[in-house]
Amino acid sequence: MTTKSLDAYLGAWAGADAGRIAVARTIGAIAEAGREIAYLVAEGPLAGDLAAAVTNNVQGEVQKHLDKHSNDSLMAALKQAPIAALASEELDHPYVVDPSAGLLVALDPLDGSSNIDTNVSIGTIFSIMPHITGKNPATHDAFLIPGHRQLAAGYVLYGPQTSLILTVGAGTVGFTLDRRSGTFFLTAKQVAIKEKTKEWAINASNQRQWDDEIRSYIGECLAGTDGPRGEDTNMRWVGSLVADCHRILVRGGVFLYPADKRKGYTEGRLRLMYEANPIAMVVEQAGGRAITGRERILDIQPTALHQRIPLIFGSTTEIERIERHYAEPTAGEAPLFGKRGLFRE
Ligand code: AFP
Repeated sequence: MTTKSLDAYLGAWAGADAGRIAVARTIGAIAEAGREIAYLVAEGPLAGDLAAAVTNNVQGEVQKHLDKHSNDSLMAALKQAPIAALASEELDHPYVVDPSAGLLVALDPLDGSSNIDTNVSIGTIFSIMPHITGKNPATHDAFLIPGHRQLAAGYVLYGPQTSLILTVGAGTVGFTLDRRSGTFFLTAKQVAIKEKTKEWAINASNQRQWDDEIRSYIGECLAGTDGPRGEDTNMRWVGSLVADCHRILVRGGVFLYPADKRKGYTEGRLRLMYEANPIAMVVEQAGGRAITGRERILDIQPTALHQRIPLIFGSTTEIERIERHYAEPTAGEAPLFGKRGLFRE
């Protein structure tokens, strides 16, 4: 049995529908750039110092060689795509391609930059949205569309395998790059996140910075059989959103990057338009959920192109637990640990 290629999958989905054909061509362009980035990432130090600082981006963060290269590669590919403009973590403002086109793309060209020189999986995250007629695509305002209006979303994961995870609103599917032929082949026809899990992912070094609800939830996870969960749990934290997300798609789990008290983190670390929204669409289409703690990510009305947002996503039973902690603060009153959880001030 031949395995379906990305092009064949997109062709079958798009058919003769002009709007879908435009989305399919845009995904194809992103996959083309993803293939090129994957080959470069796989060279590692043989390609020079990919983690070398180049400049600072709009976030005021160090932009590394591979960040810039990835952005340039994606821009070159997307200039041939039927899009009005693209926005990127690496660009202050949108880059206009064809103002008359019907699509917008928001990108995190290279997520996980701090892992480039440690050979840890990193990735490209993308969101494809409608270009609302009458909105100037050169403006930030044109991009301020709630995540539930995305037409497609996904990521390319540069790991031991190069995976392309995609949703066009008909479930979440996975492709794997055959490096010999350069073709992405369909290898996961229907990704489904397990409803239950014992595995959670958070940067625990920030514990004293979290709000009480998150501390209480994590306290329950840490309490294991001694606490209200009545079962021991496990923790993972890659420090690369796409890698943590991929694990959750494959075996379940919950990821938390909540708001915290540090300067610049009061709305969390991750960006709404090109990290939280695309991940949330992929996760929901795979049967999981994605919230800020209090509301659904995909319902949020963006107010700024590069705005940050608290991001919690994964197995539905854990999302419901976390929502209970926010809805009923006493929900975290574990007999042994109370609201402060295991950690002592
Ligand atoms: P970098 O791109 O700076 O490595 O940030 C990666 C990231 O945005 C996301 O991929 C991780 O989940 C998160 O940051 C890790 O943040 P901490 O370093 O604060 O744990």
